[in-house]
Amino acid sequence: MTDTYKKDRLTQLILGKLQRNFGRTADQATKEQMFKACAMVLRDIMGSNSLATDKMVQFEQQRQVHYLSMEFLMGRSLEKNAFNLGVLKPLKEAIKFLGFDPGEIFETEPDAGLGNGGLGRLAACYLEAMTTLEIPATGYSICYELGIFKQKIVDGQQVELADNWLDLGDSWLITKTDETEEVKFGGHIVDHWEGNVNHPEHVGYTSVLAVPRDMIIAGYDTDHANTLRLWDAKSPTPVDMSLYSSGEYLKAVEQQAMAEVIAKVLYPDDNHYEGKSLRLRQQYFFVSATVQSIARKHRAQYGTLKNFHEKHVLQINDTHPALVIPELMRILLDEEGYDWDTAWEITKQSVAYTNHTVLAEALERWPQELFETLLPRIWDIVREIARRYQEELEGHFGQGDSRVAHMAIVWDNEVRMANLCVCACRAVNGVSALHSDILRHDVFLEPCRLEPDKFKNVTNGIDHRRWIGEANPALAKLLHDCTGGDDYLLHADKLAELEKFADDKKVLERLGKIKADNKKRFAEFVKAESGIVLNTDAMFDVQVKRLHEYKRQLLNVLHIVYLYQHMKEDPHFEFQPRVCLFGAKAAPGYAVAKRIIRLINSVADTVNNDPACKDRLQVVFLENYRVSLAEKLMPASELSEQISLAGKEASGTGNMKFMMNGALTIGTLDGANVEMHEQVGDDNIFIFGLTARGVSKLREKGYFASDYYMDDPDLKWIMKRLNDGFADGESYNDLVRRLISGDGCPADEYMLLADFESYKVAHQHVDEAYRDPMKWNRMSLINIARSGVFSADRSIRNYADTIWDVPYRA
Ligand code: 26W
Repeated sequence: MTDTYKKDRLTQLILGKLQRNFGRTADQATKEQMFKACAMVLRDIMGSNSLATDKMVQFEQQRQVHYLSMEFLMGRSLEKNAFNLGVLKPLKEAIKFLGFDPGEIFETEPDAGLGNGGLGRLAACYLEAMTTLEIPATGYSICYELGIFKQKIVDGQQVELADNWLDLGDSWLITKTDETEEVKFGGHIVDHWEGNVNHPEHVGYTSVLAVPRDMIIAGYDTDHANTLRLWDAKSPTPVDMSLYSSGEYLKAVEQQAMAEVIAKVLYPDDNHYEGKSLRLRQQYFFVSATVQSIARKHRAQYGTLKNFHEKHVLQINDTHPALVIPELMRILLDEEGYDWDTAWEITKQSVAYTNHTVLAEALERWPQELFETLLPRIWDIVREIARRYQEELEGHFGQGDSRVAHMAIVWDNEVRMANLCVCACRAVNGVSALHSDILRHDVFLEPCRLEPDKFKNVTNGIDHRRWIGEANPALAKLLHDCTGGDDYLLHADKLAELEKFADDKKVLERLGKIKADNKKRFAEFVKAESGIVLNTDAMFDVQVKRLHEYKRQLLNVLHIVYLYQHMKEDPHFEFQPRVCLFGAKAAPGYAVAKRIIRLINSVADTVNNDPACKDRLQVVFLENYRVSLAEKLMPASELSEQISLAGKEASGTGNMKFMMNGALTIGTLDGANVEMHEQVGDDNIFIFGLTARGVSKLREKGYFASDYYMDDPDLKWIMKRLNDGFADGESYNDLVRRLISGDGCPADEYMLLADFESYKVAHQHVDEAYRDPMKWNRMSLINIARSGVFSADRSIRNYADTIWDVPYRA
């Protein structure tokens, strides 16, 4: 690849694109046109790889993976694709030669923000890894016109702006109108009996067309290419001007709007379910189009769907795409005419489910009435699946047993999507060892007793080529030098080679210098964006992730207020100068989360303007945290805050990005932190707080937040300060009440006060370590060297071996 596309060739190709598409020469072109021209050139290269891959997969009749997800948080693609295709260097040279700054061209690209947080970014990392491992795989989602909102901070508060990413972002998409599918909503079912066999007919429905907009995914060091298929929603009835006066015109316009609203916007709720009709329509829309499209291609190749399960596995990313189960059944029953048992066997062997959260408020439970009205045939099928399952459970546990009620798919006029998945899927997996244990021993205890082999663990992983190779070139160079080349990019376990240099002063110094340079670069970026000048001599202490009470950004704030108070009181109070960085979007309807953002900004305002804090303490809320910002921030971070209440964070993946970039973790034994701790040992991580078991025990015993408050003068002080407010005069007594008295719900649901003391002590240990740069750098090096298991390649190999049963590149 690298040899075919040298600077001169790329230059010619880019010039050709500029001329043919925009009628411009290089010196007439805008940055946007330059970006688009580059994207088109790479798209052409990937396009021919993609055609060749498809042909091969078909010829060899390989088994394919279909990854269904409501979210793919892809971020930017130009630099990433160039990196994976091995043409990053010549592309930069070509851009420079044409009179542009490559960095500026990369910055022109909008993030494809088709996701909220962890679940969506994981899907993106996995697509890359599946491609690099040469697994025939396709991702499916919705081509949202508006991705995750852009966050502005106005007077300390979050304001949401629309994210119109498609203007430039569509450079990567190929619209395949000829592969359009029809999706049917509403209407009703008329049964036609032929002896014992029913031929249900769907009548009076409304159609929506699903049009594929394909994004090609490049793998690293391979010609294999996969596809992310994003379905766009279109109305089948064109608006006919001749109907204008008849009243039909408005109807047609209305119908068009109804259809197209499906792909309008990504729901910005993370870990919080709301039974919205439009969301259910989105789910069925993309799932139905997906299964129809897979089935159509399968039929064309094999002439039957009897061997469907041998050739396909459908991975469902949380319960959001769970309607694939009844939709596949519908096709097998109604379109192929198979009997129930045949259809059920094929379906069961084809689908697998990953759970990503144990939070009760995230569980999808659709109101039966909505479900029935919107999807009458799917409802019939789900009801029959539920009836048979319940019969089986009653046979096992006895009628009226509470376990039957607990596991039922349809209950209390609700359709429970997680139970549907557990019943129908060939495998159910959690995303870290701890999380999978909680699924086995708590959330899915009963079904796990019935079918223990079904329940598996696949610990999450990240695309280390993006998060080190592309995001942190200086570290990549060090790794190249210390591990004997770039092999680690394909085999992340080679990172372990770095550990040989754990006591090599030169290497440790170089690592320190890399971090210092990355901090400076990040500070320059922040200054240019916001005017804020970061103190690059201080420790960069970072918490970036969606804002949620269980993630406990508030615990971090309480500790900052504690440091601030002590510093003011006692000029000799010793602690390492810190820049506390936050980045977090709050779901627009999540009032408490928005209050916490405001609090962070109030504290920041006070601290940053207090001369007593100069060069010692700085607090910064980074606006609009997103993939492209994370790529700049991770390499510059020194302390990674992973402080969720144990048992609540399914895995976390930010934690892994920090670790690979040499940040040290202060964290609870939650999610994948547990496995990070196992890798690096007590000496190379700062663990604090209750364990998951400790949390359960404390809850059983009865948790009284006010006891902690009464016993701790520091906590009293901090709460008083929150009550009184900061420089802007805003009181946060609402948050204080939530912690101490409950304010209508259990006080301090996420046990911040119980963990405060040990968090404080852990921070003191952080300070001690940071005081000795060589010690710190050594710890950092060990973290990097032992982070290889958190590569998405390892995760995908686990999926391939234990769930999908597909081969991959050695
Ligand atoms: C129905 C509303 C809704 C929306 C999104 C419910 C649940 C979700 C996601 C499952 C939430 C999510 O992103 N979970 C995160 O998944 C990551 C990838 O596995 C994990 O690393 C995080 O710990 C988990 O919070």
